[in-house]
Amino acid sequence: MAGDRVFPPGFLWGAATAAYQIEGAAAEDGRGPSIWDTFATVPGAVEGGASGATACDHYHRFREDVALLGELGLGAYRFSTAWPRVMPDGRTPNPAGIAFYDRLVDALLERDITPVLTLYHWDLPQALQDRGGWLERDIASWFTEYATTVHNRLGDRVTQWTTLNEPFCSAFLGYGTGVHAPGLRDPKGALRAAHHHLLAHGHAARALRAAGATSVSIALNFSPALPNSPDDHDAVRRFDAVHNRFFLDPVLGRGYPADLLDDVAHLDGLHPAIHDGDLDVIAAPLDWIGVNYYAPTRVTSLPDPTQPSNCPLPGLRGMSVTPPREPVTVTGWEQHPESLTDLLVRLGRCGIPLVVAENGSAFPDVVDPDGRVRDSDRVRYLAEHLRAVHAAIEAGADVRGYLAWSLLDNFEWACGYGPRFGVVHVDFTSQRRVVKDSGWFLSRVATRNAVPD
Ligand code: IFM
Repeated sequence: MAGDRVFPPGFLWGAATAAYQIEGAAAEDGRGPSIWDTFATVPGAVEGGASGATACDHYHRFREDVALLGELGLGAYRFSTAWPRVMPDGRTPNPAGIAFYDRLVDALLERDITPVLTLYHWDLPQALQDRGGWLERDIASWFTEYATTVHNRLGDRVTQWTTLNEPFCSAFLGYGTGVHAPGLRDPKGALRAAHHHLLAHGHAARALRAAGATSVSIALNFSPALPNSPDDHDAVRRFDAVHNRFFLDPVLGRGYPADLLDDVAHLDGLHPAIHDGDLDVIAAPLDWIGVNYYAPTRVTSLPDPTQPSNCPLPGLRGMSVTPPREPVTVTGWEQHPESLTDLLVRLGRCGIPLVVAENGSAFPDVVDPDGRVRDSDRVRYLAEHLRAVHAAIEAGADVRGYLAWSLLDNFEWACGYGPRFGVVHVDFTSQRRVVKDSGWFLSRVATRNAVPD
């Protein structure tokens, strides 16, 4: 139609979730505790003392949720498998736990919905944390065993495999700032943990490929740095190195950026963790990169270059994160769709297909008396960001799909159940689902493969 921006044929439309954020059933069918179950018991760690023990009760309601995806006409569903459900102690397979994903995958395929499976979305088995978690180099082989176990069971039906979701958050928020599980505050450890995430990714990606997987990816969260003034170019470089290039460059086979190695040398965590051959392992061939994008980050240079920054890697020097500019979402994230276009165009130059694996926004939604959720802010965010994706494609970026975060309102980690990211509203008392206006908007876009001007 006139005024529509049409996406390439075959563009993948879908929505995303993660196991701990939606499944609940934390102690059912032999599931073991994860680091998030433990972390949620720490006083003050999670807003309102919440946990994912019940969450959206998706474990019992997955058929209803898959039916919603079908009703919305979405062709893909990105979800994660819970390592502690598949292997309660981290090493020993639990047939009853794996069987859940068997049922989920079959339910998706019955409706012609492509499963896009992420193996790790932050819910490490507590038993492995007790052995050091991501600080321990052996985690690369533990993760590979787990990846192989899941592939052995689902590889006949799942074609899209993603190893890790946002290793930046898992390593730096979990082991650096301590705002995520396991809640450690150690910059040196965070760097070591980050390297071990990448190593685990590389080994698992190779094992998946050897087992016959034909589409292997990793989902990285990117936040383009925006300078507060023209003098802030070094702050932009520093933030970009630690937030974006840290993970991207090694998986693309470029190794760690030289400037990053300099910037973090004083923390003495990264260099000692790297063994001969690691970077070759990490550079395992990939079929696409999952791009998780929400907002840019405003940065400024610090007058004293030895002053530590407030960036998510504590101890990084020479730059400071500054407040976002309006408009922001309820999580305080700046709405700046141009940054998504720029990011995709930049990543597109790497010569590897891209999928927007997460993009979304939290607003204070309410169910109106007539039963409708008029989330006009989210509709606008979605429309603007979809136009931004389209603009990147027009500019030459090879973007193959868009997976909205999230299908459902869910457990937003340390923020508990406050921020609602879903295109489907969830009443956490009754577990009633209501498709928001944004859900119907996404549905129209997906069905017509076009976003209105
Ligand atoms: O909810 C998270 C998700 O688990 C990872 N990416 C960002 C989302 C919103 O914070």
